[in-house]
Amino acid sequence: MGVINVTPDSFSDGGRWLDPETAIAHGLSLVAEGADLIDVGGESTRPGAIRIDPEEELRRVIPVVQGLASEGIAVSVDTMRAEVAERALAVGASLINDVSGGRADPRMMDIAVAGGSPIVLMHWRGHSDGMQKLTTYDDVVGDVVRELSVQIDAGLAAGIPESRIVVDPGLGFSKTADQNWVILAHLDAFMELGFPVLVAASRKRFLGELLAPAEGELRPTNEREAATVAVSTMAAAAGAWAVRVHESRASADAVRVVARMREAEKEDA
Ligand code: PMM
Repeated sequence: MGVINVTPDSFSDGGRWLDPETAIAHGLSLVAEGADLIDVGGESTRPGAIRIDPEEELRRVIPVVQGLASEGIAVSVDTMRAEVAERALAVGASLINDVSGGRADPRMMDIAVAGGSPIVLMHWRGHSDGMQKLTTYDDVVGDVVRELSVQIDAGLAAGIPESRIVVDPGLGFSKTADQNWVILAHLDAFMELGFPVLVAASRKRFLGELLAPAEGELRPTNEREAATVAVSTMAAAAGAWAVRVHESRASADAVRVVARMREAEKEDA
């Protein structure tokens, strides 16, 4: 899954794809470099981010979703708003990626049912302006799995078929760097939920902290690619359905390597 943030302020690619033509061209190049799906978002969710108006989100997202879908590309819409998801599905999006897992907008689950689209339900405890205060867990893996199960049950109760749910542990959302690593080390617990799992580590701050050149500094976002690919490889090996990344070539290559190794294991058996 290749990422396009049509925002002025996303931590990694903010401001680069605000013009729809540029964003669409970037989406095409992510596909040319191996992405199977493009995730288009108009609202930054970086820690501390303030929400934007729905009209502004629609203005950013819809032309890009429409442009890419009209080129035959599979598009997901990264939104917490039912209205934005509904309009994006109407212009050709084929997947809803809701980082709030249906918790931010009470209509989201109904839109997924009505639109007949799959939906990514990500583990989420609250909006970005306060989420880094919500990092208390007894046992981060067990608690995140349990809270995600509540979100899954809400989706199923609303009528979303089991076959249309994807889950995501939500790296960096109400999680410290250490907690992200514990989750990555226990992806099997998320696989056991029985749904496809999406892993989105690309360029995130915890990678910048790991690779920090000195105490109190961070490795810059555009120098976190190799670490991103390492996570993509391990996520694929753990059985993830997809990895969400800003640069597609190296991660797409990595997941293909893992897939080929899996085939070879069967050939050998
Ligand atoms: N992270 C971001 C945005 N959207 N969607 C899903 N499903 N999972 C994530 O972890 C996730 C997401 C924030 O990162 P970005 O600014 O690079 O888009």
